[in-house]
Amino acid sequence: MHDPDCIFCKIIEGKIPSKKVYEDEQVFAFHDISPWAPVHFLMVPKKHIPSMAQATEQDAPLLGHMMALAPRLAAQEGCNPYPAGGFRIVVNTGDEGGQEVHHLHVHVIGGPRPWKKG
Ligand code: DGP
Repeated sequence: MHDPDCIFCKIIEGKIPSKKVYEDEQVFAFHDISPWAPVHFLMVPKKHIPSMAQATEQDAPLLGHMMALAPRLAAQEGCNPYPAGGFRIVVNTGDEGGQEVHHLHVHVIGGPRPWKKG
């Protein structure tokens, strides 16, 4: 269920400090340490799934839960309302997908432009 060598598992357990955005039984969300934009947080499943490539059909409710949380947490963190405001969701997957931390995570990025990336 968790990988003792994974930095995001350590963040979920509180062994590495983070700026928490949200937590429930299945999901932990925290500010990205290196933000690309005025709003940039990560949502991670508490279950250690290495990447989206390892997610299975059984994980569909969890992934749906995370997608449904995104707009609520984005608004909480200061993203302006749709349509003038908004946010971007990014799930880097695998080395060629730009994934650096191998615990599935959803970037939620928003706020007034310009942003550093994208
Ligand atoms: P990715 O390239 O999609 O694997 O993005 C990993 C993100 O994780 C990257 O934007 C920086 C962030 N990150 C890495 N280590 C830490 C950490 O220890 N704390 C926090 N808050 N974010 C981290």
